[in-house]
Amino acid sequence: MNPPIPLHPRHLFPKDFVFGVATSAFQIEGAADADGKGPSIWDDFCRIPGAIANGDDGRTACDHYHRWQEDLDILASLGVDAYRFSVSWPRVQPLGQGAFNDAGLAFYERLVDGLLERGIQPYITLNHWDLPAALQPQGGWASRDTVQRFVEYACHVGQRLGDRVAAITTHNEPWVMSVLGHETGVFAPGIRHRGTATQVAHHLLLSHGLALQALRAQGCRSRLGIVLNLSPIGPATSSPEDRAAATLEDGRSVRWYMDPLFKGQYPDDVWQHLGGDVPVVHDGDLAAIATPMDFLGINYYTRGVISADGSWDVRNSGKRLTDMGWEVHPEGLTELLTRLHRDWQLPPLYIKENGAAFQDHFQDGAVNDAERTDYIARHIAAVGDALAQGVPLAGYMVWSLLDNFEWASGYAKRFGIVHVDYATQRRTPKQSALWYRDFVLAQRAARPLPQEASA
Ligand code: IFM
Repeated sequence: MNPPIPLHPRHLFPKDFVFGVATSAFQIEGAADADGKGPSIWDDFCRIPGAIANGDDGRTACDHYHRWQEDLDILASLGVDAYRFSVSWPRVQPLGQGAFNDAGLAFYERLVDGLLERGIQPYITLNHWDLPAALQPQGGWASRDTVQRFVEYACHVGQRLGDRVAAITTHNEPWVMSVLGHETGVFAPGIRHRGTATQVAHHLLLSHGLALQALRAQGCRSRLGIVLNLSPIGPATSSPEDRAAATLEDGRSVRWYMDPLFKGQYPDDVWQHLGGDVPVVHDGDLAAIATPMDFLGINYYTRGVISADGSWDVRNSGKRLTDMGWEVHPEGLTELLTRLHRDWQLPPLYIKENGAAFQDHFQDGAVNDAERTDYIARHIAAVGDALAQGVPLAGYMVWSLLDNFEWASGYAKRFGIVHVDYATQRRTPKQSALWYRDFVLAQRAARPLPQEASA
């Protein structure tokens, strides 16, 4: 038994506040071509020599496609309210257009029903980066056609699952797909062209807005929204150069997404900066992008510090770094959330991902991941601080349930609160999982029952 969780007032969350954990399809499912699944751009990218650490790929991953019942039992043992996972588009529609694959959809129906049977709310994401590979030769997300393909796919999944899932997220982290996938090229599909990247971001946002409209038109009852990866961005020094560089980076990574989604416009300063690399925007696109959402999801891991000459080195920050080299900075989450609340009219917010990779040590059948436990506890407290300042927060989810395929880092980086032995596929809850379980239980015990609250 872990030591009891101290219930400091900032740790007391409203009774309907949702605590969950998250994963994504490509990172855990494996079964890369089972039951009619088509390849995704990540299957192709993994075959490029040097693209992924250690030459790893997603063919087996955590074999969750075959072990989903065991994984749902683990979830149930943790007592969480919600589980966020993604639907693999090429599993459901192998070519990204045309015929749908019933066997693929049946897998997600089993998963959703299995969660509901265990009293866990399903939160699904439609696009967590695994675009059907067949769409890439036609331009992938850089092509406006993909927008319509995505809307069709969203409607199909909405018809099959929309009556049973608590929430549908259109896209996970459009910045990552745009910039890492199409500007720096370190993620699939490995393109390096800034103008392509901005067009991709525009098409992702447009397809998000049009999918929301189409899902609502067909009577979908789930709450609908998008998930952005956001950080507070600050200058390394107070020099005018560093401040200007930080403002631009905030524009590219935060305002480039928040402004069109909540104000129906791209930020002027970034538009001017991009020059010839701005996206082609058709009449009506911005109004579609600003279609009201039922929630906004935020993924937070660390802050951003910017110096104009690139001299800022996170290793000199004096802060603890995770295995990804990311600074542990929980205060940044409170700073980010209060800023978002101040600058935009927000729907309910969910932290849809937060967690840390550390080198874990499996010893005597257990993983004592004190650093991850501390990271999660401090970030939950930071969410509590933002709530206390009036930010409309509705939920928090740990990334990730399982150790999994960490994209270009392969399996070397472990984010799970449950350890996966990839040789045997044995799962072992780490100390962080047990802490989270006890924390969620303590929350439940401390939350007033509805009749007590209204008495
Ligand atoms: O593993 C990823 C996830 O797929 C998206 N958000 C960040 C995580 C950690 O890098």
